[in-house]
Amino acid sequence: MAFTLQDYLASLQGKRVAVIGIGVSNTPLIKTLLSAGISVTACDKNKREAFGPLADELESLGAELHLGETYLEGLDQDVIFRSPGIRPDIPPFLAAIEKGSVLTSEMEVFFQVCPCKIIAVTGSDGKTTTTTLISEMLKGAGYTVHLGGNIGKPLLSEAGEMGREDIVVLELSSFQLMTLQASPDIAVFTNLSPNHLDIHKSMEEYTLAKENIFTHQGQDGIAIFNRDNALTQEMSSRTSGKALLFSRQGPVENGVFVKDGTIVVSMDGQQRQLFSTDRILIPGEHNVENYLAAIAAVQGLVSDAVILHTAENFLGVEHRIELVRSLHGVRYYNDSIASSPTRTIAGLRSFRQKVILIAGGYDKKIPFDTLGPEVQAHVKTLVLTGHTAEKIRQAVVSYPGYQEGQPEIVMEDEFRQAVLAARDRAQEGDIVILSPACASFDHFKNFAQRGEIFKDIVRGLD
Ligand code: UMA
Repeated sequence: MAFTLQDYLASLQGKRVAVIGIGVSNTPLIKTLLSAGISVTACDKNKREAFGPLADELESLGAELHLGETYLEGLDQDVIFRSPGIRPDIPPFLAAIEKGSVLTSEMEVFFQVCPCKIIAVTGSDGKTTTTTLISEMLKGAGYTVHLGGNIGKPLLSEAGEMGREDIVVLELSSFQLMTLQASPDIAVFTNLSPNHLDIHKSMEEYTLAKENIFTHQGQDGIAIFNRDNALTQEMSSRTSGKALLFSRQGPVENGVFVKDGTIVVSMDGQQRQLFSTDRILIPGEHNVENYLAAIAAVQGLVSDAVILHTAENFLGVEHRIELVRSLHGVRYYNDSIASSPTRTIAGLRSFRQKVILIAGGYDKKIPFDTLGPEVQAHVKTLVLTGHTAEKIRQAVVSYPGYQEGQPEIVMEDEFRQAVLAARDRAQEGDIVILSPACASFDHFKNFAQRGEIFKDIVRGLD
């Protein structure tokens, strides 16, 4: 008999549980534990004010709150759940484990109780788009799909309602993978490059954490790796299950690759041509890679027709080079997630033509000089707004290759006026993209609100 969420909650009856970090992952978990009658101490380094009405709500449901600087004092509960962003080896956890506590996490328990197939994606870049593509393709094929994990949705509290024939699609971060003792049925490793070295002690620790996505698989497991990335290619020789590769640069024996601009599936000695990469609506070579990974993951589950339908219709993950609309032959993209110059540069390089770029926002005090050559190479008109507008203008005009008026630079105080200025300068065939290179806090609650407001303005244009 499968071990269910109900069984897990029953196993906690009479035990004391601490949940460390009251954020996205753990808030639904705390409520689920409390509604099952389990004693919960919820701890967070933030002060009570930071939680607004949530603090009162959790207390009224029966939680004991430990908030602020001393939140980790006296940790000795039977079971301790840590948030992904907190390392598992901090002294208060080690001391509690020494005294007999079990340290776990929302994701670890989810793997124990999930009743259905799990497809999970990790990697340094492309995780969210690849995860979303897999989910879209499976939904198109008629499956009931549960999309979650690092993408922003914890699934543990919903595990009780999931069916055995459903499919869970997870984005997994290194922080979630770090302590996982299980691997998904199908693992996708998009690529690997240094990241999060503020929290991980070394590149080696980061790599080992990520490898948990396939190292606990059995013979039935499928693990998919990027052949064009030396680090992930090497990993493909170390799987216990079936390894599939994907490549934009050349043929692979088992997996998915691009040949003369056409996507080819190669499986068990048979090759099948799918469609030209030009049919993919979302721009950029990196998105071709994301498609190759997703196509490999859904082999045997989704028909080629559904895959093509996804390629031709999927507009992109919200706020990431998301196509908002085409108006008078001008395409408008929302890349509000781009809150640093690196993300904006990646956005600019996604297009084969020069674009009209709307940038600027909250000042994180980071330099903008890297934008100089990129703006020169990829931007026909630059519209600047927000607190950093002048700093970005300085960076662009200081670049030695800059010539007066190329690109034209337009300064606008108001965000709406900036969008209208871009519209006024756009001609048929042009691309307008909001890719700010800055955080949003000068005028917006967060990047999502900035993206929504941009989309509202664009949808209202005529
Ligand atoms: N906290 C402490 N002590 C600490 C650290 C945090 O008390 O030492 C508290 C914080 O005050 C906060 C709470 O813990 O109130 C939770 O914060 P958190 O941001 O660590 O975790 P969640 O809100 O649960 O969000 C996490 C992921 N965040 C991180 O891994 C840092 C979210 O990914 C994820 O969407 C969410 O779980 C869903 O399960 C975000 C992310 O930035 C988007 N991920 C990184 C990335 O993608 O690069 C890994």
